[in-house]
Amino acid sequence: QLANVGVIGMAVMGSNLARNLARNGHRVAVYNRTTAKTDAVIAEHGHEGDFRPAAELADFVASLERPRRIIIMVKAGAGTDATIDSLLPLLDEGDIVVDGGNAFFEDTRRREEKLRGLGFHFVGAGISGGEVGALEGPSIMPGGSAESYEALGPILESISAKVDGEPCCTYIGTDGAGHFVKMVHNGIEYADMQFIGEAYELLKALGLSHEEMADTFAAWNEGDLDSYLIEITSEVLRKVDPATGGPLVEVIVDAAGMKGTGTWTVQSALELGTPVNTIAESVFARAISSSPELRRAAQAALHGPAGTIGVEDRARFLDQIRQALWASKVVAYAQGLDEIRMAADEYGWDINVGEVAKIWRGGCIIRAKLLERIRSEYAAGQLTTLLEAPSVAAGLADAQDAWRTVVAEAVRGGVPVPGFSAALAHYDQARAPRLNAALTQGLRDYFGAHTYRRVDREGTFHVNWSTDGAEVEATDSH
Ligand code: NBP
Repeated sequence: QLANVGVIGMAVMGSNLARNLARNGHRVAVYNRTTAKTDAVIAEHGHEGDFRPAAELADFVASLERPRRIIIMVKAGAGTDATIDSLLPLLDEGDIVVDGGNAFFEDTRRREEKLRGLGFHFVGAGISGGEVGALEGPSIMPGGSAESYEALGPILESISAKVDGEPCCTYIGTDGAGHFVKMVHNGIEYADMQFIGEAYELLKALGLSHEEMADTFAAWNEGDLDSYLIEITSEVLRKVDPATGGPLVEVIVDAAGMKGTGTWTVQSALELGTPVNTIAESVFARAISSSPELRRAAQAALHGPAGTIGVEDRARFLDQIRQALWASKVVAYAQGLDEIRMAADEYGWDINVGEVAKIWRGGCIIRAKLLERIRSEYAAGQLTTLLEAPSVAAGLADAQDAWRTVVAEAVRGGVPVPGFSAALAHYDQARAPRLNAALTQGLRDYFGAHTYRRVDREGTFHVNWSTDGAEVEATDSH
């Protein structure tokens, strides 16, 4: 009997995914450009299931039943293109090629179009959960033809994480839809981590010990904030550095790295014209952390409050930080889902946003109790934005006094909270009956004759600012 699925790429992600497939009863063909890596995986894990290792790509392809289901897990970019190119002459019509790497969705659109033209299916599958997720059950976001999902979906669902018995894998939409959704997942992850970082700085500003901070996050993890990232925050804060005997986090260099998915999320949002200020602030927060020269110059020149906060009722303020964290998190999820909705309109993807929330409930890095509420709110009715969902709007209304207090105290104490304040600004901008954009339009008309519309009548208008000051109806040429 031929293999029913194949994996190319035996680095950490591909080998763990292949093991997950084999453990779930699949007959798994495996191949890696460098054969020694395949051999090592089989030597160590071959007993876990039915593996069919191949040293040559042609043998790998020949060992698969048709239509072939081939999952590529190699280094994103040139590695993926090289692998696809070497596969093409070996494929038959209807074969399904899956890219499980972290591809930029525009690359996936390009590759899908090319392979579709050649009679093959190309699926861009976002896979989240890191190496442990790949082995034990990731969240999987596949995009491609609906037809390919019929042949591929059951296999991917069998290896995905499960929540309440439901797989954390669903068909997302055509071409780049899956990789787009994975990209936004990562953008939200940036915001989630930025908010957690701000809460940590606030706890520090209050004078809590690291043990107390860890306890605080652990307690928060019992309530509405229940999530993987809050859970591991408590573990990281509790970790003692053997060399110094102090908290590990205080000897880690405060320069955050990034691999680009947060930046992509913001770039795409800029192109779509959809506001994701929480994610943008999170990317910029990492950028400033990794700008040693700027920080050195500013530290020498700038003065301000020392970053401590004194409050009369510490327990009360701790709870207010919890509420600010929750409310900010809701705004970030709302912005990410809004971006997905905007992209679906732009690229013609029929994305079910509630289903996206559903498959993020398990396996992925941003898994959180909040996602169950988001899923049920989207299931209950059509939403333009998550912020209008009844239970969400009510929760934000309850939290907002605390949220404003925390931002105000942080600003007074010189504790930077770009994420919390961006989220709050979005909340206030989105609900405002009038925005300062009216003045912006006036200014644009003054210096560039860019025209404006009026609230009280149809048409486009311009003021002759430099001559008689009269308002005139603008012509199309403006
Ligand atoms: P890497 O991203 O480290 O890539 C190593 C693999 O790519 C090896 O199998 C290597 O083969 C192969 N490869 C390269 Br490099 N260039 C190639 C080429 N030109 N032709 C064929 N094969 C080539 O592996 P990874 O960390 O397992 O990640 C795999 C994918 O999964 C990436 O796209 C990554 O972004 C994505 N991902 C990673 C995570 C994570 O937590 N690490 C999570 C989610 C997604 P060789 O052995 O012959 O050099």
